Amino acid sequence: MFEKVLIANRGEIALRIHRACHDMGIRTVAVHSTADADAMHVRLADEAVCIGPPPASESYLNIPAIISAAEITGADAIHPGYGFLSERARFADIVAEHGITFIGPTAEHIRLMGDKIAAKDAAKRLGIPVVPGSDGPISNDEEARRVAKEIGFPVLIKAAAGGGGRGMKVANSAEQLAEALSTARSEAGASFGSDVVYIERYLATPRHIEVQVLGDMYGNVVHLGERECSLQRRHQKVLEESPSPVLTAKEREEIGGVVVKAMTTLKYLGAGTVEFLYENGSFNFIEMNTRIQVEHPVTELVTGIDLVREQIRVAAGEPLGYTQKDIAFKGHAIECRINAENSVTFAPSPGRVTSYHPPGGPGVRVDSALYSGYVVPPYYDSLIAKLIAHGATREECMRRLDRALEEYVIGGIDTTIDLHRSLLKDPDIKKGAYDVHWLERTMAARR
Ligand code: MV4
Repeated sequence: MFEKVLIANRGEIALRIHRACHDMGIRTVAVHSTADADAMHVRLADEAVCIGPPPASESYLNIPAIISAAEITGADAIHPGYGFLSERARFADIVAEHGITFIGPTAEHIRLMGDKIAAKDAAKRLGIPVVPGSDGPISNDEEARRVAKEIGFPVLIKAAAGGGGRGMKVANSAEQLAEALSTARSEAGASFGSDVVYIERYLATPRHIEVQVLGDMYGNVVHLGERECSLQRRHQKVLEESPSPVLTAKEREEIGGVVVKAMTTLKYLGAGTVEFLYENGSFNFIEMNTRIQVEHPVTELVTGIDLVREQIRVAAGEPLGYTQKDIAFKGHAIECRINAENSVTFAPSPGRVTSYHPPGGPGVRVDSALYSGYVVPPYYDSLIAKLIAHGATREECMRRLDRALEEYVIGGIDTTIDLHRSLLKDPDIKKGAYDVHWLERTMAARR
């Protein structure tokens, strides 16, 4: 096992990784920007190294500074968390070149899944059902017309280097195709430095359902069920739950089996998430994430498996030590992402937290690096806390979440706690009757 892990991240996930390491008897190194000198994980880590000024490009994305910090402190592994360097294949390569273990999948698998066309092609070959579309990049208008005619309108043009929803364009008819293609191409070039695009059939009312997997170095792969992540705003998840309110145990077992078979063939190592659009009872692969995800706690609460601990164990060469039949799904879990934002306008609200009282009691978990007196810096993502509730049933889980939201006090800044309180009261949410467009449609209607 590793003796010392460097945590190449900040905020709640840096603290989450520190806690997993501490529980495993592993010492930790925090790296931080000057803006994060007073961060909770910096205080708790065994050692801390300042790696640069506030902008992420000069600190949390500063590869030479992070590698130097690992060498100076003698860290034998680096955990990248989510965002920042977590899905940079080049970073995983550089870490390995320095004789340090990257806690994550192989650089090769990160690279494969980062290219959305290659990822889809691999998924298809591995037997995962994919959204119907072009088999590769679209070179010209004529090819776009041919593919669109084959799969039928409406179609969606996506960037091969994209993901997360940026640079997508819908074409409802052949007339709209050329313009959608050229707009998507130039946006892709400007945002991702690659104007390679591909086409898919546009699914109008899908749900976002993702399957969590874990693999070790010995060819063992398990799935840990799914997370329903359809409640999103501007491609940012707002609330996630497990299990999905719409899947049957049979559907879970089927899609889980398909994903495990594919990831076993791929020899996937570590934690990963296979994302699907679910519509009319069928799963359509869109992307795979090769990192720990923000919403991993809902899976931890329904399976009892510590995903960050497992990431560290398998990266160190330990076998999973259990098989699919050992994994049982218990109850229901929901996570609310609490952002330092106005609950109505979503305007960012950095600043000093003047009072802090986190909730507790049965079935409540808070993943947050906040404390009273902490100053939320303006430079980074506005996620400041994740409130996760667990219950025997979805109803019990929602009642506990409601109680916890009511108890939660974060003074001095605006937060999205009130947004979550109103979501939990909504009849559609109570029924689980929502798709990926529900939140934005509902908010637009209420303004
Ligand atoms: C789609 C789609 C409809 N049809 N693909 C947006 C984020 C990116 N990961 C995939 N996205 C979508 N891909 C096809 N073929 C609709 C979306 C989409 C969406 C997906 C998941 C969660 C929220 C979303 C919000 C708008 C659009």
